Amino acid sequence: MLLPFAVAPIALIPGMLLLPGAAADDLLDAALGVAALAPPRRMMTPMGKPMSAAVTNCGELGWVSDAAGYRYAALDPESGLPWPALPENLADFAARIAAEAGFPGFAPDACLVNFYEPGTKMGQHQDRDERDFSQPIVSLSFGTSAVFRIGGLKRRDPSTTVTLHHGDVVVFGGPARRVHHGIDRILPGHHEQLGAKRLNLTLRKAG
Ligand code: MD6
Ligand code: FE
Repeated sequence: MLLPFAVAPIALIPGMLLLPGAAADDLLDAALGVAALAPPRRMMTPMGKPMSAAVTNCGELGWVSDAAGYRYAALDPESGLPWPALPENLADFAARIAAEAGFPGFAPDACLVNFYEPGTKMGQHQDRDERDFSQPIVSLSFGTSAVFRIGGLKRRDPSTTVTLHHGDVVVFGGPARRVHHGIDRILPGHHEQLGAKRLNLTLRKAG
């Protein structure tokens, strides 16, 4: 596995670091193992529409959405079983990257796994269902590239975009922890394991 910061980190905005290509393929393999145990599915938004991306989770807590709202839950609502365990290589990698980025002691207990098919997106949102916003989020992208939109703390603040590629890692913390962000679109491409899909993992301390 590549060492964290083997490539120079890029500050996208204060508190948001991009580490190009920092995530090696053993982390993708771990994510695919999770998806084999708890298949990705399109959850319903509280507004009653299916989400564009298909999602699954691993770790003690999983992010879920349904008519009752967004929250973290210990059980997969589809199977009634606990989410698959958070693979050790993912937890260790996220903790190491977070420490390098200035967040020592990051101990993720939740990992949201998003699958994007061509034509899907993720609307602008804030991640605010976690308990402690002093804890960062570590995001890993695999497969086809995506246009990631980064806004500000207010919904109408100006935004910029950056393209995230296979292996890219983004750390979201401090002043960036609650900025609006989303995925505008998935770019055409092919990956030997993922085909035309993109996979994004976000490791969090939710509880
Ligand atoms: C994605 N990412 O890249 C969506 N959230 O597919 C996120 O929504 C996200 O990358 C919080 C922190 C980092 C992220
Ligand atoms: Fe998010």
